[in-house]
Amino acid sequence: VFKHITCRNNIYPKSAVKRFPVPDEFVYWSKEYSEYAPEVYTAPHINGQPWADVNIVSADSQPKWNQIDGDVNRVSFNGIYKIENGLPTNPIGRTGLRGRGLLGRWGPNHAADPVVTRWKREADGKMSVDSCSQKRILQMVAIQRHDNKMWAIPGGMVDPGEKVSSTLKREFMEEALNSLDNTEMIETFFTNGSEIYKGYVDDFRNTDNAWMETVAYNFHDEDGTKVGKFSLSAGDDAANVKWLDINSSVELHANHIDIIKEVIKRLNAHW
Ligand code: RP5
Ligand code: MG
Ligand code: MG
Repeated sequence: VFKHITCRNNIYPKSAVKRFPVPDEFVYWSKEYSEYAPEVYTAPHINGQPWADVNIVSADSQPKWNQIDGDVNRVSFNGIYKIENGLPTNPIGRTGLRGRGLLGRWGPNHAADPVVTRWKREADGKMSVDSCSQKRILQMVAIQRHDNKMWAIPGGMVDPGEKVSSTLKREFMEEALNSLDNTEMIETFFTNGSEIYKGYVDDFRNTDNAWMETVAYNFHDEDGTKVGKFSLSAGDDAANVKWLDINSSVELHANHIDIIKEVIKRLNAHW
């Protein structure tokens, strides 16, 4: 069964806070770990942000855990999460840190990930085929993140009250396209997606009390005449953007590669 890796045994991003060591066998809460004494850390700049929860969750002002709470979705894709000492508990297990770290919400922090793909082509327009597998090579729009310099799906947080379908398109436009042309074609392109994943993300910002979850959709440009023909341009959230050839040696942020593997399977592409 799945165990998170990137949110364990390292220094918490943008801080000097060391996570309490969590060896593989102590990830699940069901396993007794009596020495476990992680620090509590919430990045100071989170406090008072309109997109963040209040810092102290008091007994009389409890958010509606495991429910839709006004405009905020506090439901986890991983089932009912436990509340301990008034705070949500990571559904996978220990991360070596309490508090919210860099995340705005206690409990699930919902994101959306648009996986925009096309087939790799030669200069003459013919599709490239891998000489070994004899399968077509899939390319995805990848951005390089500012925070950890890793290549990633151009995803982002679902705003309060926002529909996931809007987030998928908005984040793609903000991070990878930066263009206001062809709006109608882009609009249509983003109505034709297929859901490939929803659930927990092994993100390096996760803590024992706050974690990332996502809904990932594939938007595939089969003949390369739609979004596939655009030149990309990195937005504010991205250091770089490119059409990335996908194969088994590609490394991506968090567990994004697991999401991409599913797209590879569905489109029967080279891996
Ligand atoms: C990831 O963080 C999610 O899968 C999504 O790609 C992203 C959302 O956070 P930001 O890009 O807004 O930091 O783990
Ligand atoms: Mg963004
Ligand atoms: Mg983003």
